[in-house]
Amino acid sequence: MDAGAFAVVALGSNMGDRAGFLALARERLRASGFPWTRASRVLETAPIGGPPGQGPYLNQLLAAPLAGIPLSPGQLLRVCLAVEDVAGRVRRERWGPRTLDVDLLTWGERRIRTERLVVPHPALPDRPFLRVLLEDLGPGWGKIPDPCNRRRTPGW
Ligand code: A4P
Ligand code: MG
Repeated sequence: MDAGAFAVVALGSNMGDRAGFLALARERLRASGFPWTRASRVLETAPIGGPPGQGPYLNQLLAAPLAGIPLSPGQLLRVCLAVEDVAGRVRRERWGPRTLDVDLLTWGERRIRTERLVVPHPALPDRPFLRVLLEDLGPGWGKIPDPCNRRRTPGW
């Protein structure tokens, strides 16, 4: 199956017990009813954007086949935000350090642009490590999708 048949979420943590927060996110996302059948490696990455002096991130991607998925993209976003809350995330500043960030990276080849949800995630072209991790999920996955729905530049 190719990337067009999967939803992909990105996990990131650069505060506290980073590996523990990723494990918590995996556990909660599995409990959400999505069949997360593929996982990338956990990669340590230098922070991109945000205030100086932040620690490095641990990042990981999970993928679930869209066939039989029980939720809409908007509902999955709500699950992602709820998982961040369980990790005690406090939103202070954009791109600031965080215990846990759970973003919806792609939903098959769908392009979504609402007030609350932009997919593919606009940061995709600006974070080369995301393409590395996409390749972990499947050969050729790092090539898609094209970032034609950026909201702001540079980055997001
Ligand atoms: N939102 C819209 N589209 C999406 C989507 N596809 N996935 C909205 C998730 N959320 C989406 O997010 C703010 C709002 O974005 C959400 O309420 C949702 O309605 P937030 O998580 O509260 O804010 P944020 O994370 O501080 O800002 P933003 O713009 O989401 O930042 P990013 O892109 O999440 O970047 N460097 C490394 N090395 N690794 C990282 O993981 N992450 C960030 C955060 C910065 N630098 C990083 C990393
Ligand atoms: Mg986010």
